[in-house]
Amino acid sequence: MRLAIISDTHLGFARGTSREGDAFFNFKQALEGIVKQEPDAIIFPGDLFDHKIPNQEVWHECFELFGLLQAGKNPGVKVTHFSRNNGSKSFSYHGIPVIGIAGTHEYRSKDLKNALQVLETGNFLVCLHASHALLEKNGEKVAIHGMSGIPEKRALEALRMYNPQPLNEAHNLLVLHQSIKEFLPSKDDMVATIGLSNLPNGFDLLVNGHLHWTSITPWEGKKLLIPGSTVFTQMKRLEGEKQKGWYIYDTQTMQLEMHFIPKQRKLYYHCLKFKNATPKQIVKKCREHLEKDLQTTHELLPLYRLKLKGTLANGYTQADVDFSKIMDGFSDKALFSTMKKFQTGEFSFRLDELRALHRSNVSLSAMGIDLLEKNLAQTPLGNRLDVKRVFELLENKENVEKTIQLLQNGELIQPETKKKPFC
Ligand SMILES: [Mn+2]
Repeated sequence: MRLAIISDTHLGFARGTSREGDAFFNFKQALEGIVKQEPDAIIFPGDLFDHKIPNQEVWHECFELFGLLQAGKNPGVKVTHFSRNNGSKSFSYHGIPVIGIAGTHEYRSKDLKNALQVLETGNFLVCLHASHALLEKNGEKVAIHGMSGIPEKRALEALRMYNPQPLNEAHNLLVLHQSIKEFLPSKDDMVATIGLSNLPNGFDLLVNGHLHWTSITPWEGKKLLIPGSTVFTQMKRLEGEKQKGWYIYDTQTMQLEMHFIPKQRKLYYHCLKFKNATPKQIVKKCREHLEKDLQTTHELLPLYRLKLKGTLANGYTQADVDFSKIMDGFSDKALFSTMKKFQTGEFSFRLDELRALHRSNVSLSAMGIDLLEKNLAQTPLGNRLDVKRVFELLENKENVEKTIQLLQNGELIQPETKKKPFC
């Protein structure tokens, strides 16, 4: 059989913004391509919708898209859903059958119905949850096993409890919608509990939704396919490296073939690191990238992600890096998403100083005097304030008022600079 695999379409994403049509437009193009391929079924590993309770307009879009599939060529595949309690139900579909799981965006507790279960009740698809669908055609059997997405913390335990078993004499796929440790930088259990070694054996193809950048990973002689999303939602670096699309999987040859969505936005992603840079230098560097990337016109406005990191020259703060200056003249050439995360030069300098002082075992008050002196040296006050005297005075609480008075009278400023204004 030939199975189309498409994931994370996020219908309803970015509604009310300039990108509100993206999810629908991309999914529509993908489905038009899939219909042309005349597959035997569509496998959907979750996040059909962006919200767990889609609004009426999004449902409307969803039914419009399912209409494309219902008008597609019926492959004559017999589809039976074997649910967890061993009951079975045959799926009578129109056009091309869809076998899916709910994603994390559709997740609702077991007492409530998720959006894919609603679609199953309406006979639009089969929604698997710790269950499998058997596809039969001309003597060939393909079993699609699936576990709908659940909160990561409980995912490994749930997968172990589910303990899916491949069926004999069938080609077996396992479909999940979870984070997988090896694909993520964080090792936090709230982010991922499942690693590659936890994936069950015996399946001919493993398919996982949730991660939005596509990849094929060889695993135990088989493959783990992550189809990726059809729409950019978070604009991550990895997503920018490959175009969005969907796959055709041939159960006989076990070949996977990627098809790209014909008209899609391009993502430019730059993470630029600076060292003691002035805002002017930063603006210049960023504009060089913009000029290079955006000199040609794009059919669809591209997405542009600028992430700025590093340290700023002394005397500057993040607020001095003005994105409007960077984008001046380009604001109609791309949809920008920007982020700046600078450590100011002064701040990192202070931290380094603190570490050095800590190592040298000086007393707390000596450390304070030293830090204050160094910080004051960078202000217009320079080294004119008698820091030691201020500290000595403040050691006794009763002297606070007196110290303030002395400061106001300028008596704690070194005599030779007393007359100069210091701000
Ligand atoms: Mn998703």
